[in-house]
Amino acid sequence: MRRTEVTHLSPDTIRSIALATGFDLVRFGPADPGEHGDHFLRWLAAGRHGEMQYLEANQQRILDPSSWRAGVRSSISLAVDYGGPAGELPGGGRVARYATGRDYHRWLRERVFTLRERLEAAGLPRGSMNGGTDAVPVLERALAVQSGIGFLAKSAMVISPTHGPYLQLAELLTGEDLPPDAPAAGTCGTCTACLDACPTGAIVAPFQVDARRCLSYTTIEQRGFIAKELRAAQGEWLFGCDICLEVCPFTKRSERVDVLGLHRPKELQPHRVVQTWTLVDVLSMDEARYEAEFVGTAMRRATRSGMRRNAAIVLGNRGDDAALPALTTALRDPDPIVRGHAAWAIGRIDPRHPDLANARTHEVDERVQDEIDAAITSR
Ligand code: B12
Ligand code: SF4
Ligand code: SF4
Repeated sequence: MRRTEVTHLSPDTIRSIALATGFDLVRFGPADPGEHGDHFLRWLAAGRHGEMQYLEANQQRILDPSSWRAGVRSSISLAVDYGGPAGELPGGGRVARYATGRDYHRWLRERVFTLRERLEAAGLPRGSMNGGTDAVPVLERALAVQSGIGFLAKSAMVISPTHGPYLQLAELLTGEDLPPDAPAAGTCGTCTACLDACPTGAIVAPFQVDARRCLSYTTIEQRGFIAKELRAAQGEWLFGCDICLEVCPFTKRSERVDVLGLHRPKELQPHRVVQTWTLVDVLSMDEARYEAEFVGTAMRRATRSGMRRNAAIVLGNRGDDAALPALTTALRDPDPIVRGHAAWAIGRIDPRHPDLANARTHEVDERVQDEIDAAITSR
């Protein structure tokens, strides 16, 4: 039979090929976001996406996946359980679990493409599927919920009753008419632990996150200065935030929660930066070091300037005098974002530090001048 002829694989065959390709959960559902599309539009209209213009610009494609791949009918919804230990830098600073290993945008996307090739080799028509993870114009949570990967939780996370919330989602959209799986069992019930624990109040109501207040947004997506009122709440978080997952009672369901060190899949093992760098290393890194060392990590999304800004905030929150030499050096940095946040951090540790007043005399950037003035008057 020629490859171009349509061959319908049985759902069981598709599922077993996907499981053998390394996905922990494989479910089928509609390829469109259904009622979740309305929530998405309301969220955009309220401005909760902040600077993430790509969501606004892609809204038509997001609402209508057939504009991404004509004729799609079903979603093969996929998930990988990445539960495990938190990413802790030596000496302090935390990295959200999804970003501690190799960049999942690469390895998981490759896995989706491998699955597509295997399904094509087994008989699904070539070129009939589109897929990916995260950086795709689809509402991945909507597809996952409608396929029964998990239930939509009050934290807005999709939580699997068998694997918990630490799930990386991916999908292949196909023209096949696959029988939809049943919705996942489980609900949050009366629990409100994530709403209560969120340090910035970003979960403004059950199921609704205002990204502008979420540390995952401020430390990763936002460029420039982070609002002063959100900096103390950032606590130890250098990149992303896992608090609404950590407090969740479903977290213990992760199959990998106790799988540590070399026993973890290689792509989930902590990256060298997470294992060996300190916050001062991050604050002080030059472009060459950043390019050499951050390659292949999801942390690149924050940019070098953003990572150095984040490190300054965490150093300020830790209040450790030992960071002062690196922070005062950063007051002379060419990047005003780094200078401004270094001034804030020094103000938290030692507002009488003479380098603040010295820096004020030659600072030319008004935003940094304001930061220095606020740091000095925080005595
Ligand atoms: C933009 C984005 C963000 C933004 C905004 C998140 C948000 N909740 O609004 C920021 C940067 C803050 C973010 C943070 C995180 N993200 Co994110 N993010 C995305 C991205 C790229 C798009 C999501 C989107 O369109 N958001 C817009 C909102 C409206 O949609 P939503 O978040 O999907 O929310 C759904 C529900 O909440 C519901 N809904 C919304 N309003 C209402 C109101 C009512 C009344 C009801 C009933 C329902 C409802 O409808 C929405 C659609 O299903 C997706 C990848 C993708 N392509 O989908 C990853 C994704 C959602 N993120 C993911 C992860 C892992 C995270 C973090 C845990 C990362 C971290 N540790 O730092 C945090 C978690 C924060 C949180 N509690 O949501 C995973 C989620 C996996 C899962 N199990 O759910 C995804 C799917 C990436 C992936 N491929 O794995 N993220
Ligand atoms: S990731 Fe952190 S800041 Fe964002 S909603 Fe969850 S707990 Fe709040
Ligand atoms: S912490 Fe509680 S309310 Fe929040 S997602 Fe988990 S079960 Fe739901």
